Amino acid sequence: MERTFIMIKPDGVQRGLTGEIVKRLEQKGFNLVAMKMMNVSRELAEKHYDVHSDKPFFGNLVEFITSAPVVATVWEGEGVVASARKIIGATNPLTAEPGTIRGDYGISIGRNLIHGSDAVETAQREIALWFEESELTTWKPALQNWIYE
Ligand code: DAT
Ligand code: MG
Repeated sequence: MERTFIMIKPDGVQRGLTGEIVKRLEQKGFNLVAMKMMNVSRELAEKHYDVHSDKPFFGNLVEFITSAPVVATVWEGEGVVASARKIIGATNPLTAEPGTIRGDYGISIGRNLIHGSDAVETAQREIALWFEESELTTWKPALQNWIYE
């Protein structure tokens, strides 16, 4: 089953949106398989965002993500990578559609509340970067047959 990495960024945690964000993914029908609140080291932040290391906003991004605790999560489900990106919304919250997490709760691009992997391969890399294998659970929700045909 496909998995994705979702991180509630420091602004999402500080604004008390952790529950709301987790609720939206749960209610969609995806399975939460790992979750931890943590401070992010500079090393982890730089590795996580290494595709953006040449961008002018890279320094601010690393500074921000290491500034206060985040909630790192892994979710499982059919098509979860692309679907979670839709639930999250466009990178810039000001233009993200209403009904998406960023569209409903954000304004600034540098305070867009949440990270979601952009492809299946990226998700695999990010899950391995943020979690030990032993932290990932495997379970079959009792409601599975009411969510999947
Ligand atoms: P996403 O988080 O939607 O995958 P991304 O991978 O292009 O977006 O960028 C990673 C993060 O970097 C993004 O969530 C917020 C920040 N960011 C992106 N573009 C930016 C910009 N033009 N100015 C400031 N921050 C930016
Ligand atoms: Mg990205």
